[in-house]
Amino acid sequence: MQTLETSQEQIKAEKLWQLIIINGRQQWVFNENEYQKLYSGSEFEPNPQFLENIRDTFRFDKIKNPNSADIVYRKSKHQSDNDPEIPDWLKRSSNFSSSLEKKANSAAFKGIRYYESLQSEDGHWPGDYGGPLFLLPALIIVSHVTDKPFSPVKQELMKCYMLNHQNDDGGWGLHIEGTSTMFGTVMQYCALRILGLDMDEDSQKKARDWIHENGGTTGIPSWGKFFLCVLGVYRWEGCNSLMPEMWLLPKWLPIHPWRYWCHARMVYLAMAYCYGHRITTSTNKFIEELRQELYIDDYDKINWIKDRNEVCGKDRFHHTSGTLKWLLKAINIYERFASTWLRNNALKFILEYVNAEDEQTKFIDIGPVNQIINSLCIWHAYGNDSELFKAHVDRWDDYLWLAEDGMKMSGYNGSQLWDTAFATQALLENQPDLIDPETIAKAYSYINYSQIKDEVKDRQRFFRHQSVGGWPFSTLDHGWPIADCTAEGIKAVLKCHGSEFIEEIDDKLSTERLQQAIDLIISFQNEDGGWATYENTRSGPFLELLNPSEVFGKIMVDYSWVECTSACITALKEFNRIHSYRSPEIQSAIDHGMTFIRMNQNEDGSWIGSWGVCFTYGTWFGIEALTTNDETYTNSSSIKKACDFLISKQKSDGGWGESHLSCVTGKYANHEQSQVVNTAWALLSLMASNYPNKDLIDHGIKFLLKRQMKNGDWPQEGISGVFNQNSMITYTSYRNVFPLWAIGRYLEMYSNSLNYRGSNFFHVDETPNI
Ligand code: LAN
Repeated sequence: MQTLETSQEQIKAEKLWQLIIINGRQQWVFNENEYQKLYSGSEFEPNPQFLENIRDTFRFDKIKNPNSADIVYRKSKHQSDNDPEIPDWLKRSSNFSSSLEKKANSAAFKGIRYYESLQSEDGHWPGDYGGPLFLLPALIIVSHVTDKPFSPVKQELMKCYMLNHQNDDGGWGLHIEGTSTMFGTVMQYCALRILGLDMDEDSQKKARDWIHENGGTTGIPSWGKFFLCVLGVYRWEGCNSLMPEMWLLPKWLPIHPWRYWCHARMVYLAMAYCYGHRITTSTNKFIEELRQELYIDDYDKINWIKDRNEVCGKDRFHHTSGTLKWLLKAINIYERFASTWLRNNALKFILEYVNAEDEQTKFIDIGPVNQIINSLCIWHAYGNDSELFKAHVDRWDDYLWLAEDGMKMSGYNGSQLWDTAFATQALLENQPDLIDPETIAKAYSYINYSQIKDEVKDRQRFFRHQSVGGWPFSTLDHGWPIADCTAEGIKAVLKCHGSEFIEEIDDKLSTERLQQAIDLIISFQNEDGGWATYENTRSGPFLELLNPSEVFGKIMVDYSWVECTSACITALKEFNRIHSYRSPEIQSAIDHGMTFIRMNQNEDGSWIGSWGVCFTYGTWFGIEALTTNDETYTNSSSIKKACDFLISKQKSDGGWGESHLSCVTGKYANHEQSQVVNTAWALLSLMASNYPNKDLIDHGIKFLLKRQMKNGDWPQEGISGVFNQNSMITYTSYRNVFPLWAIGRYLEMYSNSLNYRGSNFFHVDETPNI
């Protein structure tokens, strides 16, 4: 039971951390001054009692819900758990006739006040972007190998995180909601041992049992094999060749890596450098011990070559194709005879490419995996004391996030721009008198600041698409533009320009910069009419035959996606409504995009989502795209089918609840409980379609109101983001932004008896027979 002392400790421990924010950059910093007042010592030489307190404070019950609620950050900004005072002017407001509308308006007021309190000074909304469990151990392994350990206080918090997410069976999943896998388990096992846990600790014993019962560490998937080689507890000959020479192949070849999806490209680039140099730590007693603990057989007797392709059944998601198996055999033979001259040239080019990526992203790199591996390459190439390596280490904190379950590694350096663009649009669909003008001014300023103004150096040499005019997912420093982030950026800006709040804003985005964004979006469109993530689709699905990752699907190609396509269509449409720039081309891009949307609708009316959970998310995007064409439930068979699909999934409490397993299996999987985020997506879709049966919408809205907490927040429920079909990722902001958006749309539509596009709304009894 939690004692009073513990909860006071909790407050103290949480106060010791401060989130420092500069232009979107987020770093949790230990407050030494505060610490000195309470204990003696420092982050690097902490008082043992303090470490004990950390363990008590960051105890987290994953059985209840493995998704933490971002309490550390949220409590630092919003202390009260109680109802805010509803002001008299709001109570007197006569805009709303029904009692549900009145309640919804108070909920919007509370929800907006609460969410506004979480905004940071620079205008964005910081939040937890954790979820995957393979990232933190990889960083800990690299920090160990490069001899750059984290401070003891951070190490303690990282231990808490990993221990909090251990499954009952002793293992760890690929992500916080996942069942145990060899990848998750071996990675955490090694990381916890590096951080000082003894092999006889309970957690370690249980984990070892899991590993041994499931065939031993030889079955860890290839990305795990890679990190274990670096740590010196697996042999490089147990890995398939990563063939650095691949980077010297002629560019026209259909399998040249420039055609890979940029995340796969940048990860395999850095991996090839480490493989080419066979980077590994020197053996010592600790490494010898680990080698004995991890395997069923004696380490020195393992047949490494045989185990190259061994993968534990619990990890396998993507089946290695016959083509890849054949190709790997060939390149493994090549490896024995590789020319030193060619190898050196390839490694030289790879290092230049790694340097270029570091420079272009200010050492943040495109994602967490290549940030970690690039750090290792740079350490190997230039040494521990080099400025380049220090610049890498300096960015490690940008990827670390502190929540009530401990210190975790984020899936990106944050989701700053994405969350701000959505929040701005959601707020502006609410009644203006509920919003503090400062909130919009600050959000606008963050969006304005984060648009990319300069082209990256050596763009073509390093296979980069144009950047100018685009918006990244996180920060300007990161700087990789993304099609749908650019689209959401444009929509947020246009919505601000069309609102009364623009009066308060001095520094406005010029028409020229909006045009640059539009140019970029047009350049991103694929031949199939759709839009991918960061680049045009550069190859066909056949390249997936070469996907070596075993645990991730659709990793090789940047395909067109319904989400990205819908976001681009709706942004182009909105721009075209207001501006005349490139109007005919924009219209034809929209028409072509619509074809993609229609072609990808499933028989049952849904669209599958690839970046959110899952059919509810995809269907929201599919519907939003079609409604820009003035299609509604009554005049469009696609929309009717899509709404009917959604309605068939509404639960008896009025809400919608979809499990992340939909993403893994490709089939709709029910969550046992309705989820506020799914409910909001479904409601937004139905309202955008002018769905005629208002009772069902009322029922959904009632569910959202019921789930709202006293202070205006909503509870953190199941995980709502996904990537590469099999790994889940947290979007903390979604539990606030989407319910607020849905409630705002509801009040706007029904209190004014207007339909979503502003014309008269049908009442149920007037609906034509459908
Ligand atoms: C993201 C985050 C943002 C996301 C959206 C913009 C929301 C989406 O609409 C398009 C895809 C994109 C850009 C996306 C792709 C995959 C990412 C980059 C991530 C989910 C964040 C982390 C993930 C990355 C691949 C994680 C590292 C793992 C590897 C397998 C390399």
